[in-house]
Amino acid sequence: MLKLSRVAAFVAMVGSVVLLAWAAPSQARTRTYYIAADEVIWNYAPSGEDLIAQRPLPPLAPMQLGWSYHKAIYREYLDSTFRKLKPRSPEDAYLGILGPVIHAEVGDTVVVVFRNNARFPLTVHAHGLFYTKSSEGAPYQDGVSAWNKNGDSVPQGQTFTYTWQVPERAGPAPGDGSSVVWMYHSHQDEVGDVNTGPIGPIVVTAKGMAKADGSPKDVDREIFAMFAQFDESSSRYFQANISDPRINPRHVKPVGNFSTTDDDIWTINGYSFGNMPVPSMRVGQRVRWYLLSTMSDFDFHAPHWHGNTVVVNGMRTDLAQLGPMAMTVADMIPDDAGTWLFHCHVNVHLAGGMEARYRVLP
Ligand SMILES: [Cu+2]
Repeated sequence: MLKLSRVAAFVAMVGSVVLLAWAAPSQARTRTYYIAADEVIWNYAPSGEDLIAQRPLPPLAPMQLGWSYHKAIYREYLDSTFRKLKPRSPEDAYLGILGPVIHAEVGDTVVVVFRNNARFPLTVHAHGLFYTKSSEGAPYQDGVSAWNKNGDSVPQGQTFTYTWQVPERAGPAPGDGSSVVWMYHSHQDEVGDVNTGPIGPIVVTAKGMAKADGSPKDVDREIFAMFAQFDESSSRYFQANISDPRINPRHVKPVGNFSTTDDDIWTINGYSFGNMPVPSMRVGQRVRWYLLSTMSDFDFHAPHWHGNTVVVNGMRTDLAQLGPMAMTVADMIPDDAGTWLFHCHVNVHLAGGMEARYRVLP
């Protein structure tokens, strides 16, 4: 009898191990990112040229200060000391002004240890993921206690840890592919913050479909492209930019009601006129483009790929449609090698330099 029960226990144990291995092909993880908002001088056209047309940049608009501005951007560090930046690989250089890509699989937990090195309060607010009030990163009258508001306004030099869950509803729906894209951005003073620069992408991959780094198994190359009208007259550095002769060498003065359309820069990943480093891919690769946009006065965009087609929402096209704060997936299997134009099809945006290139290698 004793022997039998031992055998039964052994069988049960083996059975449960086998069951566990079968039921949990990928283990839920906690993915921790160390992200600071750092002050930089950002150059929208570092070559000083229009690289699409191979000519000098167009003359500055009357109220445009220049091509470089004080901005705050999210950057990834190796650990909580925030001493060493995590290097960005050359093939990711095109990400430009975007913060680090946060990857997660359904079932995971994302922890963002955020340090604010900017001179005014900022936050990290995530779209799509599950957060409690203490990790929302957006101050407004929501009736919660002061303790729950610490993450809603992180002062200069302070650190705050945000914790976001990644439930099923943060991942792909039945009509999606194996991953979806969200954004995270500062929401302390939302309009000012987004025009100031701290914004980045989040990819959530379906359960069981993620590689170890969280990216989808059935995709060979992920590309991120954020179409943004940066309205520098709404930036939180507006006064700092006006009064800095390095930024404002012509001593442009705000006159009358310096309206929100006076100093706009039209960008993809923070670059104008083809200055975005050219991302590359190969013929036949499964390339997933994640398209984002921001929220100025007219952030409606029509990204158009020359040379290759994509599938958006199950339909074939070579032109996507983005409204403000859009988060859209476009899948491409390039078959046409070459260096191709990738630009916004809204005329005033195209004329303003919202154009880049991508390269398909044979
Ligand atoms: Cu556009």
